[in-house]
Amino acid sequence: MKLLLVNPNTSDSMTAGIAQSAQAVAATGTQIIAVQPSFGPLSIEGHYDEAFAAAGVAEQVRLGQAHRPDAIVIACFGDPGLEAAREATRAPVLGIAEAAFHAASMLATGFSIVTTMTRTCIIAERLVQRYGFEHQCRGVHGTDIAVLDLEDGGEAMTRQIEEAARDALARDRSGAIVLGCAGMSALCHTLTARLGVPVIDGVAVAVKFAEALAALGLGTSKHGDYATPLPKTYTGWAAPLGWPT
Ligand code: 2AL
Repeated sequence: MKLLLVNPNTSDSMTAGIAQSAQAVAATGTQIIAVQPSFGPLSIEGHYDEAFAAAGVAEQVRLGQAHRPDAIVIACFGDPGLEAAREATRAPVLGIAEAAFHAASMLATGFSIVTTMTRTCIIAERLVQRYGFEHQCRGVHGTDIAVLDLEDGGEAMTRQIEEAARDALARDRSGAIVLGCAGMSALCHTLTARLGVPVIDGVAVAVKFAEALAALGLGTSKHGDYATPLPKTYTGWAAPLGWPT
C-alpha cells in the first residue's frame, strides 16, 4: 500500500525524521511517501503557525492524490487540516493526536500528554475535548522545548522530557504517556524503557492504524460533511487548489 505522510511544517529535516519513524514500523510492502507544504512555518508552535499549516496540509493532500495513496497520515500533534483533508480524498486520513489518544485509551484508563512549548498546551487540550477524550486525558504538560530543538536528541533534552513525563504520571495518576509532538518520535523507545509505562508516539500508531483501515478496505465516508468539496473558484496563490468547476 501507499501511505502519504504529510509533515505540516516545512522543515526538511523533520520530514526526513518523521519518514524514518514511519518506515521503522511500516509493514513490508508499505511505501511511505513523505511530503511537506510548499509554504508556511518551519515549525508549528501556536495558532498563527497552525492556520498556515492547515492550508499547507490541504495543498499536499490535494497534490498527493496524484500518487493515489491508500491512506494518509498528518504528522503534527495539532492535527492541522485533518477535516479538510478528509473532504479531499476517499482514503482514510489519520491525525497523529487523534490516533495517539485512541491508542492510549486502549492501554490505560488515563494518559498524560507531554509536549513542547507550554503555549501549545491549549491546542492539545482543545483536541482532547473535540475528540471526546476528556475522561481519559488527565493532563497536558509543556516542557518549553522548541519543536526544532528536538532534533538535538541529546541526553539533557531526553532527560528533561523524561522528568516531565515522570512528574505527569505521578501528578495526574495516569498510566501512559502520549508524546505531544511528531519531533519526539525518535525518543519513544528510550522513554518507554526508562519510564516503564506505555509511551505512545502518534506517528507510529497512526501508521499502523492507517495500514489496518486500508487493509480492511475502509476509507473516508463521502456521505455528508466529508463529501468532496463543492466545485469553486479559488483566487490568488490558492487558485490551483480549488475544486474544478
Ligand atoms: C508540533 C508537531 O508535531 N510538529 C510541529 O511543527 N509542532 N507539535 C507541537 N506540540 O509543537
